[in-house]
Amino acid sequence: MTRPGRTLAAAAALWLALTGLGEALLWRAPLLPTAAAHEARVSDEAFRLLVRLAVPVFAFVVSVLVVAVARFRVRGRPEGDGPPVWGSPRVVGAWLGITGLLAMGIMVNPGLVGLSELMAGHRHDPDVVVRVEGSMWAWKVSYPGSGIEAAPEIVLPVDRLVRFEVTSIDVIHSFWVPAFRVKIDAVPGRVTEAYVRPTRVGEFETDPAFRLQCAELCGFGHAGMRMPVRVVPEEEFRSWLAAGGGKPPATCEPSGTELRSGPGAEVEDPERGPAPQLRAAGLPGGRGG
Ligand SMILES: [Cu+2]
Repeated sequence: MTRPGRTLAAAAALWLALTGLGEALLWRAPLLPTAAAHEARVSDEAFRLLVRLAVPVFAFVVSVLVVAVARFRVRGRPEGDGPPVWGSPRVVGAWLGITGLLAMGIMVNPGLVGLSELMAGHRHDPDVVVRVEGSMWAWKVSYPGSGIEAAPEIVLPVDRLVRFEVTSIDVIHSFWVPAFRVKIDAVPGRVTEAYVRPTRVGEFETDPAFRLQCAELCGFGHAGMRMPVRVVPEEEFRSWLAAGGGKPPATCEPSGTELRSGPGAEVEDPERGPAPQLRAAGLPGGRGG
């Protein structure tokens, strides 16, 4: 093999080895916190795909760098600049072509495809609406139509579509639940919306990813601006609603009738009509998925 051939072979071998090592390390590596929503699955799949695609590109750059330093460095005391390198149009063209195609590919998927999946919730009526108001430095959470005006935690039914209506009364905050991978700004004077379909039961006490956390630096108390999130089976959610946002009574057998007679059950939002949590409670088993 000629000397340039050996150099290329060394770079290729190193590239394959580093790529294999990187992909193996990524395989099932616990990079991300608990994923407890459909939206989290979409985000995580996109993240993992991007990292997997980035590994061979990064490994290629490192391999060429290592081989170039090992093979072409000046031995002894350098006496001047090395010969000019004019490059190769074929190599440059191939590099631009491959990385350009990769970039355009990921713009389509997971870019546009993932975005469309994340926005899918906006095309459906939610089963539950939760209003979230940020202020320095606390969250106020209410369930319109249920009489719950300042819940001590966010409780959600599993496998139901939830719409968060988010706002702020002072500065810009950001609504973020790590387990859902959903983040939306809380802007004074505006209501922003985020849709989540929780897919897994869980709570903050056993998993800190189940929390509402401010994600926009908003002052001294920013880091402590959080609230527990609890995802429960639908029956437990109804009991919680019926109990006015407290822990459900042990003897309570939840039913739509009880829920309708709960505190504030007759209150309706003049703009949106009856709150969806009440509509859901009126149907045995709630709305279909
Ligand atoms: Cu903040």
